[in-house]
Amino acid sequence: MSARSSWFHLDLDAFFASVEQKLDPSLKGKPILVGRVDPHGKSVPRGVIATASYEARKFGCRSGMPLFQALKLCPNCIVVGGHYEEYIKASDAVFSICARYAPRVEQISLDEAFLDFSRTELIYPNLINIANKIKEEVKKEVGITASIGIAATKVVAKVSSDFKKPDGVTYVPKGFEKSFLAPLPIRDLPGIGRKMEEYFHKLGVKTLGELADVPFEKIKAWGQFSINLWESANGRDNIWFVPRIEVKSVSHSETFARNSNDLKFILAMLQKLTEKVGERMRKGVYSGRCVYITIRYSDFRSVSRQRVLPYSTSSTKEIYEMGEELLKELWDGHTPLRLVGIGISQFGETIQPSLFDATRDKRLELEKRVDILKERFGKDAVIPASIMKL
Ligand code: DCP
Ligand code: CA
Repeated sequence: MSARSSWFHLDLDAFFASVEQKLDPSLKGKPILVGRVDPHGKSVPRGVIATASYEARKFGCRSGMPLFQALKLCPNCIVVGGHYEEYIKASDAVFSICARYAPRVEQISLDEAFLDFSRTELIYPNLINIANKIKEEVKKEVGITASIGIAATKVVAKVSSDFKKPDGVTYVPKGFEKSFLAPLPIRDLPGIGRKMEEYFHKLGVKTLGELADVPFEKIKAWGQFSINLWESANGRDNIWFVPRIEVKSVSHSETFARNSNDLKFILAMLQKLTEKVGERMRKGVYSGRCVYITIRYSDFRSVSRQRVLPYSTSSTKEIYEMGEELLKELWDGHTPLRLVGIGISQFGETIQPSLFDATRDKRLELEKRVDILKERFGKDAVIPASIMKL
């Protein structure tokens, strides 16, 4: 039997609006607009709407539309403020349901993930059944609906999850990727925005089928980005959806503006660098065991030290604690330093389920949530008190 490459793309329907309707059942079945929320959960009074329920979409209301415009289209729409904490809770609950079935979950935003079902044909002979099961459990346990696309490539899975929205499952059998995409407008392909669409329209390319049929020689002249899109249109996975290149370690270092032998300052710097390391680890769903630090003295002499943890981790706190221990062993405590660096290597497959304690699980969850907040609201959205001064 040949190994089957299979991806699900799961996307929650009118995500913020569905959570609001679940929290307040009197909003169910009604056209609602969800206002923007700031990282503290306060609603932002002006500006654009975060999303609209499907009932409001019938009137033309869309995510990112100015509120006044949405209200013009649908004066009876109910405007609700957002509850960010609730979205995070719902998102976590959905992706832990996914993890019951999928060997690997690549979450790409609060409401979207790729689930890797490759080489699972023996346990899951029928993937449509699994998709329906996941959807049912999401509905029952979280109270919202999801749409799922299933295909041999990530690109086609992503496009197909939009195909029968809301609450749909679309399966594109292997070998039908190109014919599935062919009639769709080029804008449906991830990566094609308004500018790219105009560019292709000028060249007479309106559908993905037309894009796929452009001779490769011609596409080459349009540059690498067009080649990627062309490969997608031809049913192949392209570079930005292909799993990452193999990463063996993640590290960050920084040269101080002024040499320092102030332990507090050096540790705060180490903490700041570890935040970056941890964030990259969790984003890549990496997990490593060997923590190492480097220090450079004012005379440019560099020394490093490493230690292997008993378990693999992606936690900022755990990496930092080991880093601090190593730093205190390595540094004499008085010679001024000009640089400090921290990294982690010896990666395992994925983050291992915790065998230790529930607090560790909770902390890892919290760190992941902070990553999502930072992604959404900027890297300064959440800063540990210890590095505020920096
Ligand atoms: N979002 C936002 N601002 C935007 C777009 C989206 O705050 N400009 C938020 C609100 C959405 C959530 O992100 O609920 C997910 O975005 P999607 O684009 O997936 O939109 P929806 O989930 O709302 O709708 P769909 O059913 O089309 O996926
Ligand atoms: Ca969505």
